[in-house]
Order: sequence, then C-alpha cells, then structure tokens
Amino acid sequence: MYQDLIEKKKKGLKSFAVLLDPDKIDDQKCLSIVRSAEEEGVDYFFIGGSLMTSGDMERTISIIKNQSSIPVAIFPGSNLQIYPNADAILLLSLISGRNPEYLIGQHVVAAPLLKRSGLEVISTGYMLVDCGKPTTVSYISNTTPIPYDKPEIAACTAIAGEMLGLKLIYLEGGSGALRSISGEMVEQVVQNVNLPLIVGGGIRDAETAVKIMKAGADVIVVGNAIEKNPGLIGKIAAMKRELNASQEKNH
Ligand code: 1GP
Repeated sequence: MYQDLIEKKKKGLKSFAVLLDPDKIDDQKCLSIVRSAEEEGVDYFFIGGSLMTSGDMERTISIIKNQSSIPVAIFPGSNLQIYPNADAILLLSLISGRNPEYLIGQHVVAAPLLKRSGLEVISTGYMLVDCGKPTTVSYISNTTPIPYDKPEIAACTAIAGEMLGLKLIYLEGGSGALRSISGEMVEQVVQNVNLPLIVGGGIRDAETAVKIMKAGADVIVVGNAIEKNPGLIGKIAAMKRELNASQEKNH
C-alpha cells in the first residue's frame, strides 16, 4: 500500500479513503458502502475508531475483503485494534502531542504482535489539529491539538516527523470536526516535507474534499459524512477522477 501511495504521489495523483468505524455501522450499511466504493473507484478503506464498544472490527474487515479488492488499512484507536485480516496498519505516533504513551508506549506493547501479524506496517506521524470542538482523540490521548491558525507549528512538527524517519504524515481534524483542516495548513506542510500527506476530519462535501486535494493532500479521508450519506462517495470520487484526469493530461 505504501508503494502505491508513493507511485501516485510521484504522478501527482490524488486518493480517496473511506473511513469505517465498526462501532457506527451495521453489516447492511457496511455492505452498501463497500459496493458503492467499489463501483466508484475508492482507493482505500481505513478501519478504526477511538473506542470499540459494540463493533467487531475483524468482522467488518472480513466483510470488506469478501466483497471488494480495495486495500484495507487499520487506522487504530489503540493497540487493541490489530487484526491480520487487513492489508496494512497505520502505526500512528501522535507527534502533535506530548503524551509518551501515544508517541512510543503503546507501540512497544504492540510491536511483537505487529511483527507476527504479517500486516504491512506504515509508520505515520499523526497530527491532531483543533478544528472547532474537543475531539474523542484529544480526550482519549490526553493531548493538546495544534491550534487551527498555526500552520507553521504543523509544518515544523511534520518536518520533525520526517527527520525522525516516519513514512507518512496524517493531519487530523478529528472525527465529526466542525470544520476541516485549513488549505493554508495543508499547503505549508506540503511545502516542507516530501512524505505522502493524508488529511481527514470534518470533510462533509465534495467541494471541501477538492479544496484540500488542490492544497496538496495526497489522500483525503471521509468517515462520518459517508455514514450519514453514502451518496457522497460518488460525488467525491467523481471530482477526484476529474482532478486526476487533468493531472495526467498535463503530465
Ligand atoms: C479521519 O477522523 C477522520 O481522519 C474522519 O473524520 O468522520 O469527520 O470524516 P470524519
């Protein structure tokens, strides 16, 4: 999956990831989202959530794997979310925070399981940004997000992450954020690091998704809005195809 991301980045092609939280969707909903994602050419499924109460992540992954060929990456809320039936896992180091547990602690506990799992492990600099309301991630991780209007802090954090050898940067507004990460923050991060950039949180319409892709994000992630309105998959996917087609024409 990482190699695929790098190849696309070299060509300037954008990707669209759908985030599924097993706690928030039933099998029927999962199936209908997977079918529409397959038809529309969604690039990745991300699976995870800050909490897992009634959800069964392993089952959600196997439903997706049985019905589609779209790669599935675990986007873990904790080290309890490791399932070898996925393709890859984003090993998140919460570099916007100063809680050692989420920088390295949980990783140490997870390391032997990850090694045995056969999952592709993609080390990810995870950066939480204040996008208008306290998020579950900041509560659970007990960390302070980067202020919305401080793109320079985001850029310096991403540079440090790249220098530490992380493979991806993930700018996170938090699930259900009131607004998405600003285009300005995306631009500053892109200007300062060469790593693939994923942006998610609070993206509710295709226009915002395109704005973030145009600002330089390689992958945009949408969760909540698709759970509420699966029709959004087609709209975002169509705009992504349009952007990628014009990029390929100009190349
Ligand atoms: C992925 O947490 C986000 O980075 C998903 O956010 O649910 O607001 O789309 P939404």
